[in-house]
Amino acid sequence: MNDPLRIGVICHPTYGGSGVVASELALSLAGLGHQVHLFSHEVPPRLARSPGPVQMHVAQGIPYPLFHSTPHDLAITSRVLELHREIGLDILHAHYALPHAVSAFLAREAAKHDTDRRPPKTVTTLHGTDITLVGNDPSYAPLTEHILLASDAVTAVSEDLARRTRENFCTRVAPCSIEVVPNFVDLEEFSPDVEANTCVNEGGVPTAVHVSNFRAVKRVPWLIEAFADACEGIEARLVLVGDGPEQAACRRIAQERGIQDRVIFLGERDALPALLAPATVFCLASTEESFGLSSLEAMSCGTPVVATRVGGVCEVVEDGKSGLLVDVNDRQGYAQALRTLLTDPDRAQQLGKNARARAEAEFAREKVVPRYEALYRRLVAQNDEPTA
Ligand code: GMT
Repeated sequence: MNDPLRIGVICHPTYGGSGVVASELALSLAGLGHQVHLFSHEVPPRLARSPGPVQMHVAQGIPYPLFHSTPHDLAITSRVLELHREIGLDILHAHYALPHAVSAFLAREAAKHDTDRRPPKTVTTLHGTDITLVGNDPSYAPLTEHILLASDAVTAVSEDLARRTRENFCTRVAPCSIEVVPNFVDLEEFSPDVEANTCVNEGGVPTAVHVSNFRAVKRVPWLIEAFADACEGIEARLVLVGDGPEQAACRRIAQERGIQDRVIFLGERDALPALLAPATVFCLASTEESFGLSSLEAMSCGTPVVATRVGGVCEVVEDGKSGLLVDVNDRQGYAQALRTLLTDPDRAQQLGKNARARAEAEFAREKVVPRYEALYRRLVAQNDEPTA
C-alpha cells in the first residue's frame, strides 16, 4: 500500500443512513491501514458495536445560558483543528452538508494560518435531505451553495441526487463538479445465511419488514394503510424497526385498521441482518429517498424490496427484477405489489436472489471504498502540483 493517509470523518451520530455510511467507511478505511479519526457529538451506533481501530472523538461543547442549544458543530470544528495541529490530517471528509461541511471548511481555513502544516483537503458527501429538504431552505441555501463550491471535492450517493444538486445550486455560479459514489454494503455481514430473528416469519407467516427513523419523509403511516389493504384475507405480518416522530401516529392507524396484532413495533435495533434475511419482503414508502440504504442492506440479505419510485431508489432496486417499484401516490398499486410478494413465495425468492446478485455486482464494500480512497489520493497529490 502507498503511505497511509490521516483521515478525519465528521458525521451525525443518530440512527440514519448518513451516520451508518460514514461509520462503515471509517471502519473500512482503517481496515485498509489508514489512520482514521471520527468526529461527532455522540458515538454513532454502527461504530459503537464494532471493535475496528477507528479513533472516536466525541465533541459536545458546553451549554451556556446565551445559547438556545449547545453548538456541537463549533466544538467539533475546534476538536478537528486541535487534532490537525497535533498530527496533520490529510483529508477531512464531511458527511451531510449541514453543518459538517461548514465545520470542515472552517477547520481548513483556520489551518491555512499555520505555517508548519498543509491544511487538510475537504470532501463533502451529500446524502439527500441535506440538499432536498434542509440545505435548499432559504434560511440555509446561500451557505449550502458556498460550501459546495468551497469543498475540495463533492460526492453524491446517487446520480439523481447529483442532478438535483446541480439543478438547485449550480445555476448562479460555475457548474459544481460532483462525483457519484454510491453507498455500499458488507456482503458478509448482510448475508442471506445469517441466523434469523424468530419474530420475523414466526410460524412461517409471510412478513414484510421496514426499517427507518419514522420521519414524515418515510411515510410509515401510509405504509401501514397500504399493508392493511394488502393483507386482507391472508395471513401476513409487518415488522417495523426504528423509532421517530411518527411512531405514535403509526400505532393509532394500526389500531384503527384493526391490524394491531399483525404490526410489530420493535423500536431501534442493531441486529439488522437477523431481521432482514428471513423477511419475505422489505418495504419502503418514502416520498423522497436519495438512495435507500436499508433497501440495499435487505437486498444483500437476499430479500426483495417493494418501494416507491423516487429519487435514487431506482438506481438501487431494478423494477421487476430485484423488487417492485410503485408510483409515489399509488397506494392501491403499492398494496398490490406487497400482496403479490407476500402470497407468491417463488416470485419473492427469485427476486430475492436477483437482489443479492445486484448487491454483489454493484454495491460491495470492496468495490466502492477504493473509489473514495482514489479520490483522497488525487486530492493529496494536488499538494505536489506546481502552482501556475
Ligand atoms: O437525508 C436524510 O433523510 C438523512 C439521511 C440519513 O442520515 O439517514 O438519509 C439519506 O442518506 C442515506 C445514506 O446515504 C440514504 O440512503 C437515504 O436515502 C437518504 N434519505 C433521503 O434522501 C430521504
